[in-house]
Amino acid sequence: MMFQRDLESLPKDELEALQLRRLQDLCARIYANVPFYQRRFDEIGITPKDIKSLSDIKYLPFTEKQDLRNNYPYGLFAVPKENIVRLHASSGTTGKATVVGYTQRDIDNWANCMARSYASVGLTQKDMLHIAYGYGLFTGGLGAHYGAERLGAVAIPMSGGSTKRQVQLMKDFGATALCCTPSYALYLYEAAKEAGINPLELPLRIGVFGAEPWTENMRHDLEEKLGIKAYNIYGLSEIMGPGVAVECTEGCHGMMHIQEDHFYPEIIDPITGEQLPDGEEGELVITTLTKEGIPLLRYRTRDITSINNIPCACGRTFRRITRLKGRSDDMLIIRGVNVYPSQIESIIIEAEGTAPHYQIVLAKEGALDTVEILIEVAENSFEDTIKALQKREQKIQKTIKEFLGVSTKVRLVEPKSITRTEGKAVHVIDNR
Ligand code: DLL
Repeated sequence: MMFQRDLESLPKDELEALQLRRLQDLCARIYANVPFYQRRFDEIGITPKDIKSLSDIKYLPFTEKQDLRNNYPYGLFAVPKENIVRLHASSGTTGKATVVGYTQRDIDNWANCMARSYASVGLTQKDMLHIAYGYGLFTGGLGAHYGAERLGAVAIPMSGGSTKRQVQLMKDFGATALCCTPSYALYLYEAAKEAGINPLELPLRIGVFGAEPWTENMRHDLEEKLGIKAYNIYGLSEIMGPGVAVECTEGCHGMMHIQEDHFYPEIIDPITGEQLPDGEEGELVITTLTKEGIPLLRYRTRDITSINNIPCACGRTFRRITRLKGRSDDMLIIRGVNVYPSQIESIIIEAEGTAPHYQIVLAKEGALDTVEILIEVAENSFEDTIKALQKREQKIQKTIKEFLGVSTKVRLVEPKSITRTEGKAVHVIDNR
């Protein structure tokens, strides 16, 4: 079922005409209202009127997270503050937060994008959504919430925390869908088992998971443990929040339709900034076509993916991005080899007798990087002898070396010894 059929299945030429009109309007708006953009346009000698086709976008300047920080808090807003009805902010681990302001229309478009996302993974107004993304400045909770209401489903605003109580209420209320990070879904599963609740006996049928990278293996694991279909949803606070892209019931391999009437995607070479054709992997750059509060031109997401333009059986004409491996700034360079934590995760989840809880600890011994990977053993395989454990450690080490080309030290640790998080998981500790 499509939530906005006329828009989600626009023929390509009509979609592109709409995107061009909106891009031209966006350029005019930011040139007139945001001094930062006016300066950028003037510096390169372009005026909004010079944008004659969608491909002209490549001449326009990028926006980076640092630009939001430099203009903290409201410097990039394009409307007077009295037109803003909501603020969100992303904390970021370093530096100042980035602040995002929404007009009423922005909130409305966001609710529509989220309602579309739910419909795209098979949810309807008959569903009850247990929303365990954090409510607050983080966009996850409120984004998921407004979308559920817009769909006409029931929104259960749990937020994070009180994990034990959450599983009890999930059972009592009869939630049919779970919205949270994939790592928190795992935590909820463990809490359910501890409380003597069998997740397979709950009416839960669909998971809408995102906000952090996860793998195909993790999907299978969650689907099996919770007895659900698990879907991937993508978004980022600077652009809107959750609902920028989402999988559909016909899709495969984590490919997500981008809501192209609101967000114009490009893939660029992260080093040269050159646009890359569909199909090639690079950094995702997004232009907000309709946003009023803080419209962003060619925002560099740092997320690495590619755009797939093969028509999808679901009937949506929006192109899809492939599953995100991680952010370019999450990429680890270990003794000269580039590795994403999610690649290590894939191997860990496939290994026998391990739980999908792990931590990658990086350190330096002299000039050399060392990597220790702590992995929890699965509950049922904990009685193994030391020798058997060592053998399993070596086997995982060997697989990592074989597939990723880095030598690591794998240590199997007791079940539940790695700290659980309610939001995004912390998989990497870099002590270098
Ligand atoms: O994480 C918004 C969100 C909330 C998305 C709930 C999905 C569900 P930020 O905190 O600003 O916003 O973080 C955005 O998280 O640039 C990606 O690196 C990462 N990310 C988000 N979704 C996915 C996903 C929210 N499905 C950053 N797969 C993004 C991989 C994801 N990474």
